[in-house]
Amino acid sequence: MASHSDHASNEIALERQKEVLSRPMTEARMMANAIRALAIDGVQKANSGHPGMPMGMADVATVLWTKFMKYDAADPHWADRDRFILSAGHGSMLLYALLHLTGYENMSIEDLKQFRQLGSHTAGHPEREEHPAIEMTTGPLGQGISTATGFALAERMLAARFGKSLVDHRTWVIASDGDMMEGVSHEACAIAGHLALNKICVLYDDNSISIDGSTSISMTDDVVKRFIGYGWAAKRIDGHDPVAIEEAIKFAMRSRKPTLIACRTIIGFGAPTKAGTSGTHGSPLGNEEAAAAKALLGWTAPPFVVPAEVLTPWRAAGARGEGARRAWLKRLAGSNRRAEFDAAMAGELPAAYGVAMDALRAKIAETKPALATRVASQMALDAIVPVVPEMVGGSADLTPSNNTFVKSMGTCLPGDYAGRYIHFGVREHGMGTTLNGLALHGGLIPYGGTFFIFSDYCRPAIRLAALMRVRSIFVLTHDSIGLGEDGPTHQPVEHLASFRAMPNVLVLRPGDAMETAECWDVAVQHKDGPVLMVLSRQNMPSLPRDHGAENLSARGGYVVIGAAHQRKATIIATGSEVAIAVEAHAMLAKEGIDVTVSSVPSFELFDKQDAGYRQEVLGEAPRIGIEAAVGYGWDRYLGDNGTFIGMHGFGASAPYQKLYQHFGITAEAVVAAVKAKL
Ligand SMILES: Cc1ncc(C[n+]2csc(CCOP(=O)(O)OP(=O)(O)O)c2C)c(N)n1
Ligand SMILES: [Mg+2]
Repeated sequence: MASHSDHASNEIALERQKEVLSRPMTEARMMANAIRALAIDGVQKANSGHPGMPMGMADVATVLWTKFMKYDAADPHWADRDRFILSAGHGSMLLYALLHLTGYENMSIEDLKQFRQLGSHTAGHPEREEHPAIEMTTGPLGQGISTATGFALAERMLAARFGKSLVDHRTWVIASDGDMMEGVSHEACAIAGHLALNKICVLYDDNSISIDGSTSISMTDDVVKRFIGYGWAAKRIDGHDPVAIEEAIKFAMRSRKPTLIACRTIIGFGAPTKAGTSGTHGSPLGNEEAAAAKALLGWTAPPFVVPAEVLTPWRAAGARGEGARRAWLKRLAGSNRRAEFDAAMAGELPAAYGVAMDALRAKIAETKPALATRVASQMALDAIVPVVPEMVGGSADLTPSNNTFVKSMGTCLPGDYAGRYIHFGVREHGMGTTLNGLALHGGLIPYGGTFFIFSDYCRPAIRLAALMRVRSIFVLTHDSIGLGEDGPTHQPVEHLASFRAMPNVLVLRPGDAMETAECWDVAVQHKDGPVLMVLSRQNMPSLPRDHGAENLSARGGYVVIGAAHQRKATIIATGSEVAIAVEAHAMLAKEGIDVTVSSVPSFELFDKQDAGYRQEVLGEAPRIGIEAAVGYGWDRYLGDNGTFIGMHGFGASAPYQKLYQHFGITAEAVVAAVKAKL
């Protein structure tokens, strides 16, 4: 689409493009042109994709990857490498071209020819699991730049723990106008500024173009001033001048604050008629414009061919970091912290963990405390966090409510990253992206708290964590109408169902202190996806279950009280509603009605059990499900003959006991439902 404002920016851009192209040709420009040519070819061949951004940012990326970034293409897993995040993920060909040119394995010219095809490593947007040098999946604008806060914070925290000789690297981001417009960038960049994460550098593709045309139609904020307001250093440069780019990157590397460099670029640089327009953003240039662009750039090689005189310096750049990597390996080999460092980076739990978890279980089995699960969660964290130095946590300004702070953690402060507790402020989304970055970096097991209702405010980060299979733990308290007086704005009803519908997410809703300890045990051992700990505000009794050594919650569901003789019904519940099921069991028993009570703290884990076990927990008799939430998704357990007792709309403001009565989520209702089935 070409808007009116687009035409104006097109004219200005073409003038400026002429001026830039009149500058003497340098090796740096020729190397950047290789990126442009590959981006043009990849998108042409796929007949789909985004050539404009790679063409515009090629000069910036070339300077960064040939002169400053610390990496060795021979080892994408090097723990002390700089991290590079392409936040504007639509410009994926920029990253693929860089990985190919610098000589990474599994990014051959054939891979580039497979751009956007099924099963390739070169998906439409960079997908973390497709290549080890893709640090994270990007595409939803705002996520990359905001996850960078977590990467950079991880580096600082690990440097505080292991010292500069093992941990000393930077986080580089290429971000676009869309990244800047997305709200999450405000949250996460404010956190980075507050914490003075000076080793982040954002190279902002300041091309004044987005899909609808010139950004002047929607964006008047002064991005440089905005970042200075966050406590960043920021400056503007000509994004096509290698000398200016070099100077700016040096400035960033000296800075004691995080740095934003607004790089004035021309989207689709080199395209003779379309440069500077949104027309180059997300469509192939077309054969004619593509050929003319190459001619204008002085690029004579056939499609997908990079001449030796350009490839050789690129490959040399890709091997630039070899010496630094070998020196680092030597330091690691000689370090008395080596085993600890390797275990942390591998995400392994220390031996002391098992001991602490056993002791916690024993204590709960003995004392059978009646606690809100958020308080039981505090108890679990008090036991685990001191013996797992990888665990870092925080809350989005709800620390006393989420019960997420453990005294021995200390607080993470600007310039002092030895503390393990992070005050994220009222920034749920920024917390989510930061948790993801902490986890993606490696070496840390992060958790963060907010009310379950405000999972809505960090849902895009949870979804990306799920897609990337990242180990971020979300502590989500006040999980139902059970929070009471704060009312329906604060009472989640659809959230359990919606997260159960999200692939790769583990939802855990424990029903007493023992289940809470067990769920934490599952959470910290779960390496391949985010975990949601869904916890109550209100107290609940200890369940009359088997308190032996087996982690019953790890099965997802289990029988709390079996029927004495012949099961007439199975009452299935989660979280705070298991206690209601237990109460109903007692009432029914008095009347000689024999039922089983099953607790299902995790649908995902339960669904993985074998059919025989699931059958034992669910039973053949009619089933009654109880959950203080909407019933969506319960059908698979309740079947056609089951009854669901829960919410059918939003909640209300009142003391929670009144609300359970009002909405009919009571033991009496369960008893009536069972009797109706007899
Ligand atoms: C959260 C989100 N919303 C919308 C989109 C769709 N989208 C892709 S790129 C883009 C904007 C393009 O402008 P800009 O970020 O400046 O990139 P440029 O065109 O300069 O490469 C949009 C709206 C997206 N990828 N993510
Ligand atoms: Mg733009």
